[in-house]
Amino acid sequence: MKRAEAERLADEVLLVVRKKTGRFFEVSGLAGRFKTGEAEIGQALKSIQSWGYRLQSGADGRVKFVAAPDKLTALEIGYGLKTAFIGKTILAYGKVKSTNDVARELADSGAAEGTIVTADEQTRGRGRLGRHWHSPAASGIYVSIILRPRFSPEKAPGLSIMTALALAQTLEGYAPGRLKIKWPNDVLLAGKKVAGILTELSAERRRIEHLIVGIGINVNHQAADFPESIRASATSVRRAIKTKVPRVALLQKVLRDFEKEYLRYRKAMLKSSHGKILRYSSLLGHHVKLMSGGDVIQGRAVDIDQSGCLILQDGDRRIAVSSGEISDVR
Ligand code: BT5
Repeated sequence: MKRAEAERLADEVLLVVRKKTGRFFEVSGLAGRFKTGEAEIGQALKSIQSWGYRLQSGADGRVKFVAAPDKLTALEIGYGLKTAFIGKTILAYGKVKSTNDVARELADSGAAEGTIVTADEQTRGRGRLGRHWHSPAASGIYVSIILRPRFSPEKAPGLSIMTALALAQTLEGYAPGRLKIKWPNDVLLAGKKVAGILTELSAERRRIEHLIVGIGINVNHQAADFPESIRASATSVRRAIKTKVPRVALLQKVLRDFEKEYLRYRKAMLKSSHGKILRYSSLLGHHVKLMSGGDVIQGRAVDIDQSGCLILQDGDRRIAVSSGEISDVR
């Protein structure tokens, strides 16, 4: 049997035994079902185990599926993923420089809306303005989502806060009552940064070619996994709730919640999510100082409007800011 054929057989055997987790299958029965020999099935079972799946074989030549590994593989992320189009195509890497860079190359060569790129580790994870996103192996989620919305480029900035809202809602299920979003692109858990978002737009003549939404979530990091420089300001889900969290299940929920919010956004931007955004927002009511396009702007944060702009009140003046760097909050 050729290697590709053997792999395909292993994939198919995995799907069959997994669907009935805990039930024993006769190896001879599997051989009959796939019209192959018992030796080939034995080989397929070995491959499946080498991918990290736990199988249990009885002395009587029977085998059952026990558990899947918590690995961010395309197979695992896609298995039981309840979305309509986000994550229908999945490219899952071990180590890359930046998933946003990989996604951009794919988008440039025509990848469909909803295609996602994930990595177990990033060596040059990127934040905004050339900053670094710390992305160690085996502990975080690093995912980039390719979007091809038909709205105009001015509507793109609100996607960051929309994504922050989706993430806050997902993480709420793990740490109820402890999530906040900090305009324009941070998610805070117990007051510390647990996730960041980097939205990158490619547009031509008033038309969006594609948009890449990059999401980094600190999931199972321990305190020592963070570099000294961010140890006090960053946290992970595990640090906050003192329990290790399966990354695959968390990513699947993220994709689902993201899709729901994105569909709303495509219809009416943040109109139907406005109330939720305000409830989660950490800045409202505070006096905020920020840098935007080289200017220093300050005022009391009073709203986030339907396009994702932060609204500051400075005396009689209301200022709408579409993006910026918060430097002080009082
Ligand atoms: C962000 O930038 O918060 C956007 C982060 C986006 C990362 C994802 S991962 C998948 C995709 N591929 C990429 O290459 N990027 C995206 P910004 O607001 O500029 O925040 C960056 C700042 O957060 C840094 O200067 C640090 O101070 C801090 N920081 C870096 N790594 C962190 C981490 N893992 N957790 C919390 N804070 C971090």
